[in-house]
Amino acid sequence: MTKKFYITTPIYYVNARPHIGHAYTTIACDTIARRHRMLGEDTFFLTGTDEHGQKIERAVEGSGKTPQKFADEISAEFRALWDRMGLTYDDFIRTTSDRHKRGVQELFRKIRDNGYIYKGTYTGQYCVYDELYVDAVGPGAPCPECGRPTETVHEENYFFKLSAFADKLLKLYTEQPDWIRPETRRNEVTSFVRSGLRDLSISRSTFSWGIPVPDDPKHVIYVWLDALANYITAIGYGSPDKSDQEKFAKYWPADLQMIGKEIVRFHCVYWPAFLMAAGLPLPKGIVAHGWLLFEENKMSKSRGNIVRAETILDVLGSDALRYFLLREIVFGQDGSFSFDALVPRYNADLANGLGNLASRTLTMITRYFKGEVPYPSPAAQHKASDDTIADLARKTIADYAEFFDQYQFSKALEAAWGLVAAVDKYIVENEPWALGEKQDEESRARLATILYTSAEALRIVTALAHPVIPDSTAKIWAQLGLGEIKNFDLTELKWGQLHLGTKLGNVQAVFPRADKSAVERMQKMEDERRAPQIATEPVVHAAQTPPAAKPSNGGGPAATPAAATPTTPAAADAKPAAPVPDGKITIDDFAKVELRVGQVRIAERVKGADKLLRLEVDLGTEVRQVVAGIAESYAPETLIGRKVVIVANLAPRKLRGLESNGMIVAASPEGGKAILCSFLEDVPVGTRLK
Ligand code: ME8
Repeated sequence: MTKKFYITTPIYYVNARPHIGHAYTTIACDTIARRHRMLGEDTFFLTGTDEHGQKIERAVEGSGKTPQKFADEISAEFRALWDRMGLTYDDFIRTTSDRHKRGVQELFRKIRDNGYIYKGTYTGQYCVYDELYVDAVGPGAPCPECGRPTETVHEENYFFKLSAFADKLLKLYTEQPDWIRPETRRNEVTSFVRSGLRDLSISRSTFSWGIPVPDDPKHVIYVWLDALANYITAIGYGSPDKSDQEKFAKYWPADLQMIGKEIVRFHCVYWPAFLMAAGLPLPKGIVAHGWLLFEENKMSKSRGNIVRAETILDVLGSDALRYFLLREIVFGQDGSFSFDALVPRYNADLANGLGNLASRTLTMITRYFKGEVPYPSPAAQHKASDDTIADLARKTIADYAEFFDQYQFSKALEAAWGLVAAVDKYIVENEPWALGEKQDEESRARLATILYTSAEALRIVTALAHPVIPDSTAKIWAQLGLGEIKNFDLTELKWGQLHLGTKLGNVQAVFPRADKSAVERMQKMEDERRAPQIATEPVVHAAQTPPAAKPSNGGGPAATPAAATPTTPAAADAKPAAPVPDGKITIDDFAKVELRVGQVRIAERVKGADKLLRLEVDLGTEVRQVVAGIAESYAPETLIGRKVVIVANLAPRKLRGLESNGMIVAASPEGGKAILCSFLEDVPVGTRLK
C-alpha cells in the first residue's frame, strides 16, 4: 500500500497581509511535500487562514467592513500569493467555512461529553495580540510572550481540564523525544508543563466574532481551540459525509506539523491535550522553526519591518526566494533576511553555480555532439577525476536525503552545491573546449566522457534540488531531454542512468544574472509597498471627521510612560483665544483642543531622521499616522501597544515628506528626554480628555 504523508502549516491570521515570514513556513512545507510526492508517497499538504477572535475583530474596527468581508479579502490575498508562487497545497482551510465550524463544534461536544469541560468564571489578564490567557497580575501588566500590555478579562467561560493532562503530556515528551523538534523547544515545553498546568478557559462571552459553543451560543469558542482544530476539520473531521470520514481515517494523524517557534505552547501543550480529551490520535511530530529577522528584529506587521514576497518574485522569481530562505537560514534557528545577502547568494549559487553548469554542459553537448548525450568511454579508460565525480554524486544523494529528512535544508543544499562546485572544477581542469577542437578518436572519447559525467552530475543535482527550486529544475530537466520532472521517481535516483543518445531539449539560460541595481530596485519597491499596508488600517487625515469616543472594549492601559513629541502645541489653525488679563485661557478655548486616548499599533524609525518616529495610532474609530520627535527617548518596538494621548484635531502637516495627523502629548523636561503622557488606570481607546 502507498505510504501516506500529511503535512500542515499554521493557519495565518487575517489581520495582516502575507509577508515573507509566512512564506518561509509555507515554502518549507511545500518543499517537504514535493519531496515526499517525488518519493511516491500519497501526500496531503494543508494550509489556510485563521479568521476568528478578538484580534481580528479589533483589526476590522474602523475599516468600514464586516469581519467576514475583511477576512475574505485577506484570506484571498494569502491564497493568491501561494498560487502565484506555485505552492502545491492540496487544500486551503478557512476557519469561517461551514465545514470547519461544524468540525469545531463536534470537537467541543466530544471533549464535553468525555467530561473535560466545565463552566466557571475567568478573572485575569489576556493578551489580544497572542490570543493568550496569561498569568501576569494587574491591569496592563505586560504579556510575558510579547511584552504588550494585557487586558483584564472578567467573564463567565467554559473551562477545559488541562490540568488533567500534565502527566500524559510529560510521558509523551519523554517517550517520543522527537515529537517536538528541535530539542530546545522540547525542553522549553517540558519545563512549562512541569511548572504546573492550570485549567484553560475555552470560550469567550464579551465579543461575538467566533464559532458559537454548541447549546450555548452566548459564548464563542476560544480562538485557539477553533484554529488548532483546522488540522482535522480540513480532512473531514465532524462531517456526516462518508467520503470525508474515509479521508479523515486515511490522513489523520498528521505526519508533520510545521510551526514558528512562538506558537509552540499552543501546538505542543494545548493541541495534544485537546486531542487526548477527544480520544483522537496525536500528530506524529511538531517541528518549530526560528524567526526570519529583518533589521535585527522579528519580521512582523506590528513592527512594520516586513518584506513582501511579491518584491522578490517581481525581480528574481520564486525559486530565488525559496533557495535563499532554505539555503541561508539554518532551519530551527533565527536568521536574517536582507536584499544585500539575497542578490549575491542568487548570483553565486544559482546564476553562476547551477545555471552556469547547466548552460555550459548542455551547450557543449549541443555543439560537439549535435545535442545528443554522448557515450562515455569504457570504465577502464576513465581518469581518476571522472570516478571522483561519480563517487561524490553517490555520496551527495545519500547525504542530501539524510540532511533533508532532519529538515536541515541548508546542509542538504550545501551538499548538492558541493557537487556543482566539484563538477565546475572538473570541467575547468579537463578543458573540454580544447578537446572539442580536435578530431582524433582519443580526444573525442575523452570529450564524451567529460560531458557525460558533467551532464549526469547535473541531472542528479537537478533531481535533488527540484523540491526546493521547482521551476528552474523543471526547465533544466526538460533541457536534458528527460521530459517532465514531476514524473520522476526519486527512489530510483542513482549514478549512471542518463540514457546515452538522449536528445537534448532547447538549451536556454535558466537564471539570468542579477545586476547591481537589483538590491536598490527591491528596496524601492518595498518602500512603495508600505502604502497599501497602511490602507488596511486606514490613515484618516485631520480634515476628515474627528473620531467619536468609542465604548470601552477593555483596552489595556499603558504599562509604563512612553515618549513625547517636542513639537509645537495644538490647534495650529484655531483662532487665538480672546486674551484674558493674566494670559489665561477660557474653558471654551481649552475645549477646542480635542485630546484623545490612542494606542500605538505600529512604530518605526523615519529614514534619515534621528529624532523622528512614524507611528500608527489607533483612536478607536480610525488609525492615524503621526510623526513624532521621540526617537531619542523610545525604541520603536517598546511603543507598540502603548496607550498615548493625542491632540486629535491638529491640522495635518508634513515632516520629512510624511503627513502627520495629530500630535502625541508628552512632558518635555528642560534639557531632558521627552516622557509620554500615560495613565495608571485602564482607559479605553478613543476616550476624550476634558
Ligand atoms: O500565529 N519568521 O498566525 P500568524 C518566521 N493564527 N516565520 C514567521 C514569521 C517570521 N518573522 N512571521 C510569521 C498565528 N511566521 C495563528 C496560528 S495555527 C493553528 C494558528 C510564520 O499569522 C510562522 O509559521 O501570526 C508563524 O508560526 C506563523 O507565521 C504565525 O502566523
